[in-house]
Amino acid sequence: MTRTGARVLVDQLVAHGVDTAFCVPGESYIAVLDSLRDAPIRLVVARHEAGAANMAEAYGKLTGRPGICLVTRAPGATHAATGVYTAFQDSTPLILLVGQVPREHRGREAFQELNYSDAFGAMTKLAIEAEAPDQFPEIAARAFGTALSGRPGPVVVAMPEDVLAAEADVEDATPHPVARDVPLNGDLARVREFLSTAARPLIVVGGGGWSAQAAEDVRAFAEASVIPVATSFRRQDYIDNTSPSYAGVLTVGHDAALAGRLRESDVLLVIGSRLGDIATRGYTTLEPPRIPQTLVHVHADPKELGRVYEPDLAIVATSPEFLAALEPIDGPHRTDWFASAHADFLASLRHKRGPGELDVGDVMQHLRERLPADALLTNGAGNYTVWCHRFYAFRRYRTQLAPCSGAMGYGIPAAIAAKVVHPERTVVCISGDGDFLMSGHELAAAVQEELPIVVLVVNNGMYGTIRMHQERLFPGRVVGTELVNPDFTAWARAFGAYGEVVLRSEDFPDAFERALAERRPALLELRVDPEAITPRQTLSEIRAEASAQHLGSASG
Ligand SMILES: Cc1ncc(C[n+]2csc(CCOP(=O)(O)OP(=O)(O)O)c2C)c(N)n1
Ligand SMILES: [Mg+2]
Repeated sequence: MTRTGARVLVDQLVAHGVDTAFCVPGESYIAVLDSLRDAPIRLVVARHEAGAANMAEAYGKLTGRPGICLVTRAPGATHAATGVYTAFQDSTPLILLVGQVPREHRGREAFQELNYSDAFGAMTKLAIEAEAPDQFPEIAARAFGTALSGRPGPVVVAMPEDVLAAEADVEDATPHPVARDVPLNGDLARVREFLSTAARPLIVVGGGGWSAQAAEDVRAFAEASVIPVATSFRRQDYIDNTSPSYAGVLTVGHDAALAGRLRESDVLLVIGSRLGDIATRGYTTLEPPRIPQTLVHVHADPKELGRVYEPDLAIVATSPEFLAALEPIDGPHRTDWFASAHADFLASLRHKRGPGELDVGDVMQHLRERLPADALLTNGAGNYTVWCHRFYAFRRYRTQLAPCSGAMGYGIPAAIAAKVVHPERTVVCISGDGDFLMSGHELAAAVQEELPIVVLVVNNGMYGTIRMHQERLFPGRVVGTELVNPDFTAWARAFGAYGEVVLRSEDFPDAFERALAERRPALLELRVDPEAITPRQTLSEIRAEASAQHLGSASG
């Protein structure tokens, strides 16, 4: 039986188990839309392609299956690029299906023509274009396999318009399991050898391709072997934070005690993480290429091993497979090191109240105590995230959806995807005032899809992160960072969402209950003092400190 290329493609999505796709429609792939109409796939319509791609990225993070995003030719694709980049940096499986001009017009710079392998080559694992309708089964199998295998990541599939319309008689692909990299027994024995004699071992977890079982396995291994575990930036949910082995997160501006612990460790077992820029405070806590401690580095991509730090033992393995194979060892001689690591984490959860009537630390403390273990927290980028990451305790795998890429505008699309996947769970997005306006319009998608997410907008009237850097480097010289904001709650109401302003910490708990009780998308605008720029230092303190240094260096 013959089918159009569009139908063949959609049938492959169904065959690969796709249940949800995120899109902004375009006439360039209208035949695919038509085929989706009859498919058992929920289509979530975003208002901007960055939103659609970020939703698909969050879906990929949450489920471990490729998020599917459909966008129109060039402008749709370039809008979606931010989500693709986040999938790349965050190692998330994602497939971007993008329209393309008919084959016979290619190379003429036809209307909205773009060479996708050129444009996306540096931020995807594969960018491929269909040449004939009967290729879709093979292309889809390759796209799913590539997105999921090794270090997961994004794939772009371009769909020339005439290929979608043409007919073919072709069989559907049968999805096959993805090959996993398993550690060698000899290497596992050496890991155990290193760890059994270590006095101050530390495990650092991160990267993509994890699972709830892997999170459970690392907790069980670390507790039984008396080894503390630190998580990497925005991978805080890779171990139950209430585990006595949890030592905290190597986030932006992380605790000095944790940085000290990373430096003082004698054996470092890095699982899945690239031991990157943020975890090492710009490669200063640990200076590449050779570090004093014994480094065991486990990663699914052999190209990441030895790329920055020279490991004593390099193991190519996916994190779940590595952890499933790792047997615990005895470690009673390091009980003090172990206990003090978790004690440091518990101490770092206590915040000092900052300036202003509403303190984001108070809000996070309330959420920590109020939310069930399976609630999902999402965020984008900005200084407000420092409070989110420092003062919350994640208990279940994939309760944190946050961009390791540091892309603003991620939180709301991610919250939408989270609520699509887990309608029964509480989903809270925390956003900054700058961050919110990069994707706040996706509240329309949340209202349309009837997804009762709660959005907290931390409003300090500025692009706070950049202002902080300004005060550090050019004290007092404010430029390009002040924001005149709209009335956020009126904006929320205009979309059909609930909106309320919160001015004081003590008013937050009741406002949060009202937001939850609405059972529709809700926004709480948290007005904070712009002085409260970090949990540790105010804006004025940063400015004064920088001015003194500048004066000092001018006179000295
Ligand atoms: C897409 C994108 N554009 C710009 C930046 C640079 N940037 C990082 S944080 C930030 C300001 C965020 O402001 P806001 O959301 O209000 O949070 P605040 O820092 O004030 O808490 C900017 C502009 C970025 N990380 N991502
Ligand atoms: Mg701000």
